[in-house]
Amino acid sequence: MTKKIILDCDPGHDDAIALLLAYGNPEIDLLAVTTVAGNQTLEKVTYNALAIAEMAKIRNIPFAAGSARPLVRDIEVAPDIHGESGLDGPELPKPTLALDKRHAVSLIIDTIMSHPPKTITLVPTGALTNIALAARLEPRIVERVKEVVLMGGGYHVGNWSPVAEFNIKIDPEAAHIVFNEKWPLTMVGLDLTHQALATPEVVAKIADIGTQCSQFVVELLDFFGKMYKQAQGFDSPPVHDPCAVAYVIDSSVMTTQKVPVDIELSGALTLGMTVADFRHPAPEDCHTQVAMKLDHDKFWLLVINALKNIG
Ligand SMILES: [Ca+2]
Repeated sequence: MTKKIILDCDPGHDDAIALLLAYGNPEIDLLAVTTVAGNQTLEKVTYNALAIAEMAKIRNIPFAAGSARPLVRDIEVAPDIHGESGLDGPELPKPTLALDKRHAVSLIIDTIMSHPPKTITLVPTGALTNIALAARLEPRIVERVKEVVLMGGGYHVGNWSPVAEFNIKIDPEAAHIVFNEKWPLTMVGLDLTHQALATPEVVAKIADIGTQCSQFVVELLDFFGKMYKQAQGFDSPPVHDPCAVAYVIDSSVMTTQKVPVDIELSGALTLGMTVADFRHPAPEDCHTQVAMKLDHDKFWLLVINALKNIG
C-alpha cells in the first residue's frame, strides 16, 4: 500500500533532496509538487523544482506554482544558505516539463478532493502560505487529508531568530492557520533536523552511488555545507526537509511526542515561535506532535536507496 503525498516546497537544497527521496522511494506515491516563495522568490524556486524534475526525469507528476509572498508580511529569502538562485552549486539542467496551469492552491485542493478521504498526506517543506490558503478556500480538505507532516519550527531552538525557524518565521500567520486546524499534524522541527547531518561519511556514500543524480546531490551538499559553516557554524549541514518525507515512509525513523503547539504572532522577540506546551500530559484531543530523536543511519539509508532507485 503506497503512501500518497503532496510535496509543497521552496527548493532549496534540502527541498531538492526531499523531492528526490519522495520520487525515488517505492512506498511513496508523489501526486503533486507545489511551490511557495521562501528560500528564494517564487519564480526561482519554481524554476528549481522543474530543474530537479528534469535531472531526475520526472515526467508524469503535476508541478504548480503557488504563493509569491507571505499572507501578511513582506517576502524574506535566504541567499545566505541557498545562494542567489536558491539552488546554487550544481549546474541545473534546463527544465522542459511544463507547469500545471492551476495555482498550487487549486492543485492541492483538486488533488485532495478527488481522492478518497484520509488517503493523502500533505508534506510542506517551506512557508505554510499555500496550505493555509487551501484550508481557507476549501475547508473540507482539513477533514479529508490523512495528516500533515511538515518541516518547520522547533520546540527548543530557532534559526531565523533565537526562537523561530525560517519556514514559520517568514509567514507566521499562515503557520497559525495550519497549526490551529484540527488535522493530525507532525512538526518535524529543528530539534530533529539538526540531527540529520550530511557528514563526510554520508556524502562519500552518496558519491559512491556514481550516478548523475547522486553527483547532483553531492554538489548540492557541498555548497550547502559551505554556507551552513559560514552562516551558522555547522561542521556538517543539517538536511531538514527530507526528514519529513522519511517520517511518512517509515515512522520508526524518528521518535515523536504528542504535545500542543501554537504559533506566536505578537511577541516582539518571539514572533513565529512554535510554542510547545510540555507541562502536562497532552490532552486526549491533542492533534499535534513533535519529532524528537532521529535514527541517523536509517534516515540516510532511505535517502541513498531512493537515489539508487532513480538511477
Ligand atoms: Ca524548504
